Amino acid sequence: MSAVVSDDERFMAAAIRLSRRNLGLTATNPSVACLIVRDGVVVGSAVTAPGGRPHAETQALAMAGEAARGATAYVTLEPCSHHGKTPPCADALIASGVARVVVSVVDPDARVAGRGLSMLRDAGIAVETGVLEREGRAALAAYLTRQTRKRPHVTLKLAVSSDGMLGRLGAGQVAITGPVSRGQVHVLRAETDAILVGIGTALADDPDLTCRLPGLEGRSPVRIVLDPRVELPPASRLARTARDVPVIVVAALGEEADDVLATPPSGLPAISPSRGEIDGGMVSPNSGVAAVGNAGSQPISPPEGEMAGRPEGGNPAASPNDWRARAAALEALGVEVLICDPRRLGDLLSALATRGISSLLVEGGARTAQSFLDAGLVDRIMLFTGPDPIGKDGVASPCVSGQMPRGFVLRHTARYGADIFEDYERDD
Ligand code: AOF
Ligand code: ZN
Repeated sequence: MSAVVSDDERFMAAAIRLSRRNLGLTATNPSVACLIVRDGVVVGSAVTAPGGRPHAETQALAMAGEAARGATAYVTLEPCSHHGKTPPCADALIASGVARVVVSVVDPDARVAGRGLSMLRDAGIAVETGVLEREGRAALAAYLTRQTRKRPHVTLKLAVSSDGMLGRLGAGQVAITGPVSRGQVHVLRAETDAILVGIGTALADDPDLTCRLPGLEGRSPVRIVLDPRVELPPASRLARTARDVPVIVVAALGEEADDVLATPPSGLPAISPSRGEIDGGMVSPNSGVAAVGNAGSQPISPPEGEMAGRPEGGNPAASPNDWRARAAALEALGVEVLICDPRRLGDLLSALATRGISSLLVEGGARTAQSFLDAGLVDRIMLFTGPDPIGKDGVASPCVSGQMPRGFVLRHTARYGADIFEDYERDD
């Protein structure tokens, strides 16, 4: 199937593609792209710089120079109108002499919110908005969710066997999907501010949760473990690499945590790969944050077999009263221990948004996935279905192809090797 698209859509599509380049690098700013087009030729193009500044428009205009006069600017987000750390992009566009500005998404930031468009119109520039808005919104989803819902945009990633299982009880990591899907997941990690798993998954899989694609190793997200009893072993890969890529252990150590601590410890070894953890959820933005260490460096991904035994041996869930010692041992390795109420995932997400995290990838396991779904805190589900069954002792996925929670619509499918990929988005 093919479709005739207008020049505006064609250039905006290119701008949206470009804007994805710095996703995960510009927090708390959005990654915006701008193209300056004169007589059908791109004379300037830029994306928001890592760290969030300079903004896209000023860089693209600098590249275009005098050629910007009379040109059209394509911007994925409304140009800013406020004096922040840099002067307003709307002023820069006016000064450049562009004749027309085409925008995909209007900026919800209260300092902008339509004022950027008015400034341009008042200066006699032709302005059009809403071009490829759905695609623009998808690329800006993290920023828009944090602005409007005051929490990160949450993507749930599930790798499901052909019989709907996430893994096998007690089997550690089980390969369900192939290398192409795994590469896609690593791209996703590179684009995302933080990645989250439950302690069951951390114990069973001893995951790195880093991005290990060649050239993108520096783009790993902050790693978060829901760990009510502080069971993450100091010998785990996560703890040992905390000085290279930050790790936050979300622990239920406050007064609200009595219930959690009163329940039996998760026991070791934990249940299965990315599945069946004992955690619930976590939270409490104001209840306290422990210090983070720094300095030192350890390999992110030690070769298989380098660790002496499974990580479960390192930080056993002895007595709940030992949590202070366990927390201190992790902190000494550079892990941050964040104290939260495990029953209030929404509070955890607000706390993460407050510290600048706009996108969160939930990677497991079954119980963590279920608790995010139950709380209505999932915006997107990326479902990878492998070709083989797990069979006996399988841990069921909370959702499988064709049986998604209400409110999710299928936006896109793809075939990655022998796997089927489905991309679902919450429709509200
Ligand atoms: C643009 N172009 O490339 C980006 C914009 O803290 P500041 O001063 O950098 O402002 C942050 C706000 O700027 C952010 O909330 C959003 O409204 C806008 N981001 N605007 O014109 C850009 N990244
Ligand atoms: Zn700007």
